[in-house]
Amino acid sequence: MEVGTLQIERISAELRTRRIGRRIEYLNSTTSTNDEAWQRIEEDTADGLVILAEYQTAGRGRLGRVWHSPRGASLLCSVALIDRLESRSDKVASRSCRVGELTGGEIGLLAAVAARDAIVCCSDVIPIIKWPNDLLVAGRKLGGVLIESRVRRDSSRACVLGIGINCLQQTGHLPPELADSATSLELESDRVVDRTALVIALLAELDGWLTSDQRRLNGHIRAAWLARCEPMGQRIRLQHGGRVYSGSVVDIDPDAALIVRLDEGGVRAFSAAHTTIIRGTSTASG
Ligand code: BT5
Repeated sequence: MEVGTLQIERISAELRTRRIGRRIEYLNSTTSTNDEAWQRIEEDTADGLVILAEYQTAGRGRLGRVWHSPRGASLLCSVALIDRLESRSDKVASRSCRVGELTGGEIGLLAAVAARDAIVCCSDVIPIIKWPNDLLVAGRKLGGVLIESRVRRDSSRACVLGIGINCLQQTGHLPPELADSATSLELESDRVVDRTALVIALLAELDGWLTSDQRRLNGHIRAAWLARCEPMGQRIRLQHGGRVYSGSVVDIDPDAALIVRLDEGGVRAFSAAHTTIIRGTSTASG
């Protein structure tokens, strides 16, 4: 088992990225790495900024949920992305969550793919992605992705991509309510967990996606996500707009909404930002 803190000098020395991690900040403790990224978002060098922390006092998931991370045990990472399109049509500019050619949904998909591939590279664990962006091992949650977006003072769009991966947690390190639903690399992998190597692999994977020609990326992101996700067709119950729906999963749409054939009839898309999967169905989590 790895002991000690992240080796930031090693990350700087070994990282060969073009966009992600040109600037890296490492904190012993913070409220949330996403908060730290938002505090720096107006700075000229914010695009590609990476915040890493050993501990979060108010780590968050989607829809105001809590993200738990005992000190020094997790990979806690946020990446700031600034819309770098030189000219955008009004239609594109008016979209609520978009950076460059990518929507927030697509950025979430690529973040989950990048995190999954980095884990495969650094361990003997092969997580499955569960919609929208959970990383599961044998049905237990190993990590998650949180995408937030806002408009900067100069009207450019900004997005903060937050990734949490459980690395060194032993049984008992997570709150009792997560004892049956969460896991860590330490619990799942026979290999020594090297968080520093995992950070380097994650930033390299993200950089690979985010420095590609984004106009040609869209179909590739969705295909990569589908190749790594739970099989389609599973039964699901979900909560959306104060209602519970049940049905079977058909697909995801280009913006990462889950497409479900409803038991009540019809096929409907559910956005990740407003939908919660209800635990207790065969594959639910979160
Ligand atoms: C997520 O939300 O899975 C996104 C988590 C993103 C966390 C990162 S850490 C770095 C950055 N800074 C932040 O403040 N956040 C990001 P969601 O799909 O809403 O899942 C949240 C749910 O997962 C909770 O309600 C719990 O049920 C469960 N959970 C919380 N902590 C967990 C953990 N460490 N491991 C597994 N499950 C956890």
